[in-house]
Amino acid sequence: MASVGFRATSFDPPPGPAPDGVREYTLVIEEDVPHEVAPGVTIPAWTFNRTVPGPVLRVTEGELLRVTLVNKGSLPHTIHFHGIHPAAADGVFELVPPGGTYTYEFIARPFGIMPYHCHSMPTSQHIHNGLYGLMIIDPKPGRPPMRELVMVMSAFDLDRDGEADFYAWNGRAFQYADNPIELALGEPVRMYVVNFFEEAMVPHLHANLFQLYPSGTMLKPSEYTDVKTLSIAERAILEFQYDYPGTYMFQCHVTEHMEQGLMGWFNVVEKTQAAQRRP
Ligand SMILES: [Cu+2]
Repeated sequence: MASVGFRATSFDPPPGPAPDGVREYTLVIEEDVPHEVAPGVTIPAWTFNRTVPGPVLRVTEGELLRVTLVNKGSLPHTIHFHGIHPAAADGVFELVPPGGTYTYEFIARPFGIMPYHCHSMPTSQHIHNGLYGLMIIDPKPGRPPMRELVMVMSAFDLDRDGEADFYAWNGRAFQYADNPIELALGEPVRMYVVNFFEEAMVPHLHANLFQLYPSGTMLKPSEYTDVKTLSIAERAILEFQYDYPGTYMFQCHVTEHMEQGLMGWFNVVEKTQAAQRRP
């Protein structure tokens, strides 16, 4: 089964600036939405727009971002954004009651990868149940065009015993083992990675290295490496290309995380083959 998470998190190409300088999103919270965390394992998730993670919010630096939260759940919820904004848009005090709505409005800055998540108490439960996602604020001049992927790293502790049962890319364990990602040989790739779980994660590419942009807040890479430890809520842009065709693993280098879902495959093929297969 092709997962919603995969479709929701691949940009080709990115949307570019909003024509009138205003980018609007509506995020609808629902509770107990069936969500497949691993092949054959479905949980009642709390969701933004019925997906875990929530949709990627994409905006260009300096644009007005307007996000309307519609709470269709049975508990109060909020959206807390990372980044720079007024207090009223910080999503801590303005609890949105069941049936309520709230509009967060701010100028998107700085450019980079900014997580968002519910901040209702107990926040650990609201985040763990699925209320998280990320916002990409593009720099005004843009970044060089590349194939873009988003990889949200998180985990699910189904019995709440303090030990995660599944570790997931974009909400589903093993989804890129089941649905490998095809890349063209020599094609530049930009991967936005964020860690939403309360343990360090270590994204790692096989047979390759990447240019690292911590938090995506600078235009020059800080490191050329093949692992990056992401602490809690930490994120980064990884840019790379494959010089040899073949199938390559990408994984979390915490081996337990890899064994419980945080691994997948890139199939690197000749450009002509890739062009034929892409819609
Ligand atoms: Cu909540």
